[in-house]
Amino acid sequence: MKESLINNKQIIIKWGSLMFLPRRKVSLRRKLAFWGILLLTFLVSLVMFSGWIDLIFNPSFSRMIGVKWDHYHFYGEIVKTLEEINEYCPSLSELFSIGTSHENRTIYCLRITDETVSAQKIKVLIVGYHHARERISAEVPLYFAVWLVQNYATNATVQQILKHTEIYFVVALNVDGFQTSIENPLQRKNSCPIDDDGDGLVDEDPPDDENGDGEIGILHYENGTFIRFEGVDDDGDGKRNEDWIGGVDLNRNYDFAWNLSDERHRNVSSNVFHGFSPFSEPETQAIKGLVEQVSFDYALSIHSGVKMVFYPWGYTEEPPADQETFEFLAGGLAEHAHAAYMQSSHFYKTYGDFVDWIYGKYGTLAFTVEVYGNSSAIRKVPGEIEGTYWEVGYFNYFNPPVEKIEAVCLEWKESFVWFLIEVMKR
Ligand SMILES: [Ca+2]
Ligand SMILES: [Ca+2]
Ligand SMILES: [Ca+2]
Ligand SMILES: [Ca+2]
Ligand SMILES: [Zn+2]
Repeated sequence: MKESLINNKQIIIKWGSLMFLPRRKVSLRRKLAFWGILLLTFLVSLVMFSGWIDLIFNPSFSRMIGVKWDHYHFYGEIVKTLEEINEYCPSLSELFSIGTSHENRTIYCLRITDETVSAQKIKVLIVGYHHARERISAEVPLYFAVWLVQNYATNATVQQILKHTEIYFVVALNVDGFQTSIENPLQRKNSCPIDDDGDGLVDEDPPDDENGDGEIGILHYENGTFIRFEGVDDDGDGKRNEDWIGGVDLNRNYDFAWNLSDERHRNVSSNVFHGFSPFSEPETQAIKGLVEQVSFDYALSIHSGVKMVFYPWGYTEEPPADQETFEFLAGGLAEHAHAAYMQSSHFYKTYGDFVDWIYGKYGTLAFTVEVYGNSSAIRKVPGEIEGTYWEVGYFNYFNPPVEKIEAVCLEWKESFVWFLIEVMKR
């Protein structure tokens, strides 16, 4: 112990004499050259390791991203967080518009990667919030994007991931849905104005929260037969709630097997109306534009309603050509978030959905990641008329209670990290 202390002291004295007690006079020119070289070395290393610029000049940048996970974020708050990431982490992120919604909101894409590494990288698309009522499906990708930039400086795994992958986040696609789903927690589709009942008026009679409990109840007879949705006859045509806001089911609007849809998908009032043509919607066009620009190797489409990972095909029971890879990656994604997984069509069939399209048209290995579901959130409340009941609780069917948002995001963060490390090996 003592010896090493002495040794250290001696070393310090030696260094001191080297630095402060020069044996001979150094000319000004030499001094300038010395400092010049030092400065040049510093600048060169700064350019070489400019991924660290954020850290050097702005060590607290991650704390400046002010997002908290104590509530469901409105779209304006999500955009603010994306802008903060873009502003405070310029060498890791790039924020750009990919389109504009029916109600004129900008749809953003945030690319996260180590921009100092110019080598060919694996390209991954993560798209959230196709469906308005699935609010957690925007929180999960937002959380993951924030987590990556906040942990880049100190986490070697994140550094490896961002060196070898480019992750494109479309945190929220159905950007008009935040407002419509607050007014109506059953809202699934986008806000494309459609005259559902052919009376010449558009979206004139959505359901209403008559009792002000924040829910839109569904009234049934005791035997389960549907009676009506909660709400008044806004336009006085004698029919209640016959023309909701919107819309098109964005996850049925992609141009793959779109035509195979059944009657339900062609009915404008249906919750899965697939649009009047494939890519009729500005939101799906925005994704199409992005996918035409960037050839993605992998894609994750985030949803909620059940806790499952699905892989193509959705339109047929036939297994996909890449079934083995799909099984492995879907299995791992699911396992790391304690979810189940299967081929999409084995759960139920879908036509014109995102993952079938991007896999079928571009060969991108794509997964529908359903991050949360709680069927026991649905409650029965006795109706005013005997023999009837209201069914309520849909918000918490699709979304965890506020205090569990972060836990759900954290669980899927683990899953995504596993996925990215795995695809880097392939
Ligand atoms: Ca109408
Ligand atoms: Ca209500
Ligand atoms: Ca009406
Ligand atoms: Ca109404
Ligand atoms: Zn969904």
